[in-house]
Amino acid sequence: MNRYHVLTLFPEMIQNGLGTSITGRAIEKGAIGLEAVNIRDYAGNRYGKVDDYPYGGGAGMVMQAEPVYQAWKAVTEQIGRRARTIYVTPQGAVFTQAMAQELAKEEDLIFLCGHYEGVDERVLEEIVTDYVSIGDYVLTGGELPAMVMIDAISRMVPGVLSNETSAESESFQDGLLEYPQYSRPEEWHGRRVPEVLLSGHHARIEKWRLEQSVSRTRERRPDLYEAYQKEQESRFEIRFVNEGIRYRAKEGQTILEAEIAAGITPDAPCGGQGTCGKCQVAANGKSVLACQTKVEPGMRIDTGKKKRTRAQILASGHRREVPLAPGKLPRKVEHPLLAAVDVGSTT
Ligand code: 9D3
Repeated sequence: MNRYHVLTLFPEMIQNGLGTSITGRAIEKGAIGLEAVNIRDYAGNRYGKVDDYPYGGGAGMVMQAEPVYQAWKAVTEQIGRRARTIYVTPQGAVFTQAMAQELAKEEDLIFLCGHYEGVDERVLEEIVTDYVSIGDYVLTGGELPAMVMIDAISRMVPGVLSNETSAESESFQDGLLEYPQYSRPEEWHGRRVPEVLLSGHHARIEKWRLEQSVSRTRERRPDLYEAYQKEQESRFEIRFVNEGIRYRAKEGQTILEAEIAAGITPDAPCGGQGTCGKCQVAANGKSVLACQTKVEPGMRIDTGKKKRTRAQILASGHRREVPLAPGKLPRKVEHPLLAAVDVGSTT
């Protein structure tokens, strides 16, 4: 459960925006909590005035320190401790998927939305822990940025997305853009669905999708493509001999991580902590624990696996069943360290 507290002059904007669709359902289900606090309620005067002229002159008005402080203090007392407080501002660090993942770990998050020319600096110094922007363009207020951030953060929280949709960073997996998608009919406006997708040949489909992801990234996001190329160059080949799989491993990766990324379901009930001993493999003929051993160029790995049909993958608290045949595994594994536990076998 994640609780978001938004300090704003337009609470209904936040409630309406996030009360709809997926985030709205998550709030109803109790997977996340949302509170929009009207700073004007803490004005301390009967007109609800919260702004004044800037010292030193200049255009516009400045949001005064005391109403912002009182609103923040009320929320902080209700939480029972100082929570991370994000001031959404064009002068902040640009919000990323990595930040969303990081912030999703917090129990409570307070967002402060500015209006007018800004907020009195002194209250920011006392309450703000993070300054965050959503990009280099000028908006009329901080409410939409706060909503954007809360949307991105909340979809990383377990139970917010449906079971079929997994909380991975779709557009940025492997640093590549997603491949194109097609649905019925097979022909529309004279345009046919690419033949390979109708072939049922799983391996060819995967290859085609990867090629599409790469070319699409090169055309639309040359910045991401360059980073992807750099990353690929630092990779080297290893082989899983009994599965007959070649895999381009990353420097620093453990054998267990490489197994998962290559679509092999490893036996590692302890989740890679090195305590269960079940992930033992032969690496270049030497018996090692896959979770404790780094990959090396040209490494030959024998996982020595017996035939099993199903396994459970426990990934960051999510439980789902996956077939063990490598070709039928989900293409993407969203968590590098997950434990596969065999079902119905002796342990
Ligand atoms: C016109 C006023 N500007 C003076 C040069 C300062 C200014 C204050 C407040 C500009 C925009 C805003 C309102 N925007 C936000 O509060 C905001 C924002 C944004 O405008 N772009 C990207 N990310 C963010 S996060 C908050």
